[in-house]
Amino acid sequence: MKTSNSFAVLGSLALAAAFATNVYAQTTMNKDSMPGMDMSGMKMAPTDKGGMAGMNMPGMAMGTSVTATATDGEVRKIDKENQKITLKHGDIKNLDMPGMTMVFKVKDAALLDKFQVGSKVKFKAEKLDGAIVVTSMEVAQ
Ligand SMILES: [Cu+2]
Repeated sequence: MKTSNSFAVLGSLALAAAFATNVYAQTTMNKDSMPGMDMSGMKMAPTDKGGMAGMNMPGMAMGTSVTATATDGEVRKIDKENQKITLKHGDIKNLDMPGMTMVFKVKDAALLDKFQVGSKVKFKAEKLDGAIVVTSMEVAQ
C-alpha cells in the first residue's frame, strides 16, 4: 500500500519534472551549458532508490537549468525528405525511455547533413507536441 502510494507521487513528480525539462530545453540549447545539462538530467532520473531523495529532485531541478540529457546513438537511416532519422539509442533519461532502435523527427533538417549511416552520435531528444524530436545532435568523439 505504502509503496504504491509513493510510486504514484514519484510518478507525477517525474512527469512534472519532465514537462519542465521540455520548456527549459527549448531556451537553453547552447553547447556551453552541456555539462550542467548532464548533471541535472542524472539527478532527475526517477529510477533512483529512496523516496525522500526523489521528493527533493523537482525542487532542486527548478533552481538550476533543467534540460534534456545527451544520449548516445548510432545512425541507422537518414530520411532528409521527411526530416527523420533512425537511431539506435541508449537510455534517454529525460524521456524515461530504454535503449532501442527507432525513428525520430529532427527539429531542423540541416541537422541531418552532418551525419551518415553508421555515424556515432550524441543527441538530445524531447517530446514536442506529442512527437519525440531530436533537438540537437553531434558526432560522438
Ligand atoms: Cu526509443
